[in-house]
Amino acid sequence: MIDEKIIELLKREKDYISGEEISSHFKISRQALWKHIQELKDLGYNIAAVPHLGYRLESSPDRLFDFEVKNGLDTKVLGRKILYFDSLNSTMDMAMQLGIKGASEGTMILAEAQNKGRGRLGRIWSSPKYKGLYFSLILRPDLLPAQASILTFMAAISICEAVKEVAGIDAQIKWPNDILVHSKKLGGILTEISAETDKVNFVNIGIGINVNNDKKSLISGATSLREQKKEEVSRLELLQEILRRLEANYLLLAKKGSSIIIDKWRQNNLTLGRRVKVYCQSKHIEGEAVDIDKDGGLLIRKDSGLTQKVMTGDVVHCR
Ligand code: BT5
Repeated sequence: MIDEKIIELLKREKDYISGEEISSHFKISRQALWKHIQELKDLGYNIAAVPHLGYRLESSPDRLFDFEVKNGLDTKVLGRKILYFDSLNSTMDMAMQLGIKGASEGTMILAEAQNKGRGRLGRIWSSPKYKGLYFSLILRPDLLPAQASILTFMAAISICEAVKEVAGIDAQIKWPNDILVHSKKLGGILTEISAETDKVNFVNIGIGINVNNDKKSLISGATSLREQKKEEVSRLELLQEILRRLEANYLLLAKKGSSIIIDKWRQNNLTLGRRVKVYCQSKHIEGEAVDIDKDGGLLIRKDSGLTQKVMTGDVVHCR
């Protein structure tokens, strides 16, 4: 706790601040302060110590420590409680355990790497250390189970908005959960739900985004913000902006209903108006993707003229 406060103080101060001033501020001895400074250095903070001048923060490590994420974050619910891990099997597994135990809305589980990161249907999500964002948020929305997929759409638009704001890149959404840039996959969303017949207990939104991956840490068909922008992007800033946008869109959904989210989604999507094949289990449906309905189902006009709705599947854009 004191470590975080020392970092906050050094960040605020910008210039040297004497050891005496810091120790009296926190009511600790000079020796105790020295120990805290060593701990911070071990975490990767580069802190200069100069006799007669004191300490100055030269640089911070590229890490998503919970206190760094909270610093300057003005959200009221999302990310107010953060569980941070250097490595985890999957943030979704932990979110499920915590959700069952009654974790509060907005709790975020965040990992620097995942050993068993997953996509839909047990597919893998490649999660190399310190390269991307891998996190899950626990939500307790007032929705019926059948309406919960709107939250995937809400997450997708929030990611696109944040990527544009922080990296200046136009990302687009492929129904239902892919974030693409120039037809390559930048990120994905996994929504898992715990519900009874007519009541949602909680919904976990898992988000994975490739941020600073170089070519060799990307699987084929994937891209990263760094690859697109030709420079590194701050994972911390991007994460904070995603949380802000998510909270704003979540409030909008609660206040105005799904139609406003669907409208925003339409503006950012790549799927509508295209000829598509949607693979679902062992079948596929082919036709023109004409629209999505208020629950997020994709409406496909088949060559027979009949329109069919699909709620899940993998879309291949034919043209
Ligand atoms: C997804 O599934 O796109 C959802 C991904 C969600 C990942 C997050 S990370 C935090 C949280 N914790 C987890 O364990 N998961 C969530 P799906 O539509 O099924 O896509 C999976 C497919 O995307 C794989 O079969 C690969 O082809 C591809 N893929 C895997 N890793 C990728 C990556 N890092 N970038 C781009 N594509 C990837």
